[in-house]
Amino acid sequence: MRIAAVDVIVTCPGRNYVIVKITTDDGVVGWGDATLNGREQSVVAYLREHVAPLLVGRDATRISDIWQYLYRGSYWRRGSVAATAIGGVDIALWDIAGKVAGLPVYRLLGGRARDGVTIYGHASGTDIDGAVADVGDFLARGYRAVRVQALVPGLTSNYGLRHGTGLTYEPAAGELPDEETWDSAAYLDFVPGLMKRVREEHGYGFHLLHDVHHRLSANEAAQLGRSLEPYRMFWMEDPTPAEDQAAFRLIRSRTTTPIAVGEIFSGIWDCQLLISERLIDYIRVAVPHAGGITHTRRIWDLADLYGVRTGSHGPGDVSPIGIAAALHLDLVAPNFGIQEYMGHLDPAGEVFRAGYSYGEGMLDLGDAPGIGVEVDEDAAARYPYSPKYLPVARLADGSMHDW
Ligand code: GCO
Ligand code: MG
Repeated sequence: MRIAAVDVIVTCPGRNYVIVKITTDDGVVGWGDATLNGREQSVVAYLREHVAPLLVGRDATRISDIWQYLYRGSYWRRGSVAATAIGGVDIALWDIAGKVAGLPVYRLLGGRARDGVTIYGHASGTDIDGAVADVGDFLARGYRAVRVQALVPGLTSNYGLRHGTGLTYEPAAGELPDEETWDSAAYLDFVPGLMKRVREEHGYGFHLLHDVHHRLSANEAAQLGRSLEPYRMFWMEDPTPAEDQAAFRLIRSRTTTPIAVGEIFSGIWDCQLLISERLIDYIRVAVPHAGGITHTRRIWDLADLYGVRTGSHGPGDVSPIGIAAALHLDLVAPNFGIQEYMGHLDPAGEVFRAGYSYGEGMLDLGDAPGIGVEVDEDAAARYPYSPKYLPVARLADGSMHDW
């Protein structure tokens, strides 16, 4: 079974998605997700110019070899653009493998290790009362794990605030990045009070999560972790920029609040020290951004050796194909922890026919062969690419900060 064509579709049903379509010589079609928020067209060019021409004529069943061929074969290895391009191809090839076998991918990976995948939802508010009420809404819908973010007093906007009534939080907007102002001291003063109120109102019978979004120094992150210890967090996410893996030694040595990291990682080497020194509790790479199913599985296996659990990145900028790819791994992994899920904006449902379903705080996949998400190409064509950027953050004096 040879690869006959590799096509790339860019579509914007509410937000931009990059879809990889691989067709075999006997007509089987596999779908992959290669969306990289705000840098979509760089992955498109990488795929169209440097990947598609190399794949036509290759054996579509040699998924592992194709991964190595694209990774080692580029010489210029690493980086999010290349990893996402390879990830999109890898997911599409697993989709083909499942369709040919007539089995869902999780059956090819070893079969179910659990009945369903526990997810966390995203509560938020423009003040503490609003955020506390929103947590209550998620719990009423059956969620057993909720992330909570709120507007820091004195700031006009910050990461993680949902707008409108849906579940989805969508920060990418506009032809130029929005500029937000950030203040770490105000944030550190505010967050413990937020978590205190959430626990006072809703108790300790659910998992409580929070995303710091790379904004603190290692010492500030240690302070935050300590101040949150009474509220028994499930995790604090991305407490400090993770390029400096060794910085987590400092955080780890000073707080018992669990730590989750990984959404901007592109491979196993980005988390080697974090995992092997047990500096984190959860590794939360995004399957499409970390080289697809083939490579994410290696990261998770490494993590399992060191007692680190998984927590797949699942924002709206991972398409339903990427979410489903994560769910296949989630169902199988011995060290599964939790799955992020925030749904997708309308009208993404017209483009992606996803086979996973929600029930009581969990997602589950059906028996559809392959990844289990089909793409309506006519619908995709109705929503052409439209440039959208993530915001940037500056301090009060105008200095750039991490967003
Ligand atoms: C999360 C993330 C996202 C990112 C987004 C950027 O934990 O879900 O931090 O919301 O900001 O994926 O594209
Ligand atoms: Mg995050």
